[in-house]
Amino acid sequence: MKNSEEFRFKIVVVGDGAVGKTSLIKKFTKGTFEKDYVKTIGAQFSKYNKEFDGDMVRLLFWDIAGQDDFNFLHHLFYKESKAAIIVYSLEENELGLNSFTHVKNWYEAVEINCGDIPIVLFANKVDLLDENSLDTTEIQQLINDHNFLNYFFTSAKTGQMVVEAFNAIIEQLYFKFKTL
Ligand code: G3D
Ligand code: MG
Repeated sequence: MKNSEEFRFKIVVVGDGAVGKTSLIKKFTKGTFEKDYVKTIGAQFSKYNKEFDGDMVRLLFWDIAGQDDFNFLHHLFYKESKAAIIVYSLEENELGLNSFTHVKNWYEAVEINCGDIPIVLFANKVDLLDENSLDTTEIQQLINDHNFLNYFFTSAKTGQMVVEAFNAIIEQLYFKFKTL
C-alpha cells in the first residue's frame, strides 16, 4: 500500500471589488467553510480540504476584504501563493467593464509578487447574460496576450462551472507537486 501524502496550497483570489470573489469561494467551499480575517493586510482566508487519489490536499483561499486596488495590495497577501485566480464580472455596466479592463493589472500584480505560478481566469456572473450572444472577441484577445492556465464562465449564483473551475487549478497543482 502506498503512503498517503499531504499537500498545502495557498491560492490567491483577486479582482476588482464586487465581481464575486467571496461568493465564488463560499460556493466552492460550502459545507466546510471556515474563515478568518487578517486585518492588518485586509485579507480573509477560507480553508478547504480535498482528497485526491488517497492524498490529502489542504487548500487556503486568500481573498481581499474591502478595498481592492491592484496597486496597493500588501505583498504578504501574495506571499507563497502556489496559484492565482483572477475574477472579473461579465455585467454590462461600469463595474463589469472596469473589472475586465483591470484583469491585465491584476495579472501583472500576480506576476510581480508571485513569479511564474498558474493563473486561471474566471469570467463571473454569467447568469446575468445570454451566453450564446456573448461576444468573446475581447476575451479571446486577453487569453492570447497572457499565459492563463485556463478560463471559465462561472456563476456563484447558479453554481455554473464553479466546481470545475476550482478543480482545474487544484488538479494542476496536485500533479505539479506530486511528481516532484
Ligand atoms: P467580491 O468578494 O469580489 O467583492 P462578492 O464580491 O462575492 O461580495 O459579490 C458582490 C455581489 O455580487 C454580491 O451581491 C453577490 O451576491 C453578487 N454576485 C456574486 N457572484 C455572482 C454571480 O455569479 N451572479 C450574480 N447574479 N451575482 C453574483 P450583493 O447584492 O449581495 O452585494
Ligand atoms: Mg469579497
